[in-house]
Amino acid sequence: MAPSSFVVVANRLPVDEVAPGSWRRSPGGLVTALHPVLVAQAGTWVGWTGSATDPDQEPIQPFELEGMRLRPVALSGDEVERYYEGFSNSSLWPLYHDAIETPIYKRSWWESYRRVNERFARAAADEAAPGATVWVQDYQLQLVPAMLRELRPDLRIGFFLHIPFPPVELFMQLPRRAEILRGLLGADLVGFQRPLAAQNFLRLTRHLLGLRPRGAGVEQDGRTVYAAAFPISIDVPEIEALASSPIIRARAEQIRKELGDPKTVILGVDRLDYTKGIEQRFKAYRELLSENRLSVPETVMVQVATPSRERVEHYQALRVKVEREVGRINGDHGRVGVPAVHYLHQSYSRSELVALYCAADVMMVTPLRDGMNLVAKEYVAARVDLGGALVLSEFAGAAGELRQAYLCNPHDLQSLKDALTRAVHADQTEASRRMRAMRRHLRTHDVRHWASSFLSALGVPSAALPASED
Ligand code: ADQ
Repeated sequence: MAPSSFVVVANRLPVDEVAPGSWRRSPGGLVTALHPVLVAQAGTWVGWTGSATDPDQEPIQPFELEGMRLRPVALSGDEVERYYEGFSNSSLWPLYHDAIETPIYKRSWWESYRRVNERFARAAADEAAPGATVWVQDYQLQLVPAMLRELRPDLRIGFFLHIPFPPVELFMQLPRRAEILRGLLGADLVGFQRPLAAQNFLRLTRHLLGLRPRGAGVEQDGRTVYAAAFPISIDVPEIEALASSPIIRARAEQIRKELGDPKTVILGVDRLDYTKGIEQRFKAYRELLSENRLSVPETVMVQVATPSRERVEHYQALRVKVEREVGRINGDHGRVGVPAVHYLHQSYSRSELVALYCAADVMMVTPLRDGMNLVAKEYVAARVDLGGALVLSEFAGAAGELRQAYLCNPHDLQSLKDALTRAVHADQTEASRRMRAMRRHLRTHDVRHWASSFLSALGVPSAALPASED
């Protein structure tokens, strides 16, 4: 197989194994945006399949799917535990999200993180043609840019961080902090969700390594590394098409009937993660019910909480807390056959999610800290009818763009309650005006726009970029 002129490196391959040896493309914006680029450039995606490999198991060979070449990287059970659940999800994830949960550090996790990053870098180096562009994704692979540059100085290397980048004072807690920062500095362009994150990164290069950032760049080893914001988005046409289909519209109506035809449906959709502010949201709802400012059955809340990282301790503890709070609300405010909260710890198809978005009068997206939050954007894209109201945390990256949402500070219960009340009682004309403005923004800022802005800043010729709508 000829080497590729475009290589994506991400923790996960964009596929799910539906039967042994049989793969299906997984849903998601990243693959939607990059698929056309990969097909046009005979590109390769390097990533993990999602399941641990036994030591005596034959490695899975690279294979083709829908015109993309996929190069699996094998992880042992021990590496899944240390590199993925350990350093990535128990050290980096909480630290980068304002240390909402206390990060845990173990030296053996770091060793595994370094080893696995090296494996990804070698795989990418194998796949890349001379002078190719390589785009590395996210916090699990922060050492890859420098490792790859060492192996292949001829490449153009981009890196995008999907989660927040913390302020200097927090980052300084991280053991092996200088190695992580040097890892990122191996890229030509480091992309973030928000301008503040790019500033945090540049400031850190001065503080930790004594470099001299200037404007959006910093010079290191005779090269300039650029840092800038590229807010990620969603496949807007896909969500709009689903939301306009008669089947989904009928399903949305049916959902409302099944909920007992309440006046107000409040919806939350999140991975069950402590960054998402699910507990705070429930608390605000419970207090409003206790104060009779909301009541059941006129109001009902639906919370979809996708199972996530279930072997990580922080997540097990969160599940217990959230489920206890659901029990408490239903115990205090529910009636036989009429719960105050419907709690669904399940995954859903895209179409069922869009039907839920269409059925909801108020969508609550209240993370304590979030890189972007795609659910907020999906809700807005789904409201082709200009109905509904979005309550959005100021601490979600999306708040930088969706300014017409009912913004709130989820760390302040009063602010959450006020925003929820305003959204529930919003005047229809006013709510539609807000929705229209947010939809206008999204239409020109979808995920293709995100991918092409990043890649053109990295120097990829425009003919090779995904077509965006603007
Ligand atoms: P996440 O933390 O996973 O992403 P988010 O941006 O909200 O969070 O994306 C979640 C995705 O999963 C959405 O597309 C949503 O539709 C889907 N989803 C949620 N619940 C589901 C369910 N029950 N069934 C099926 N699908 C479900 C990380 C960062 C974010 C950043 C993204 C992209 O934490 O801040 O926006 O990456 O960069």
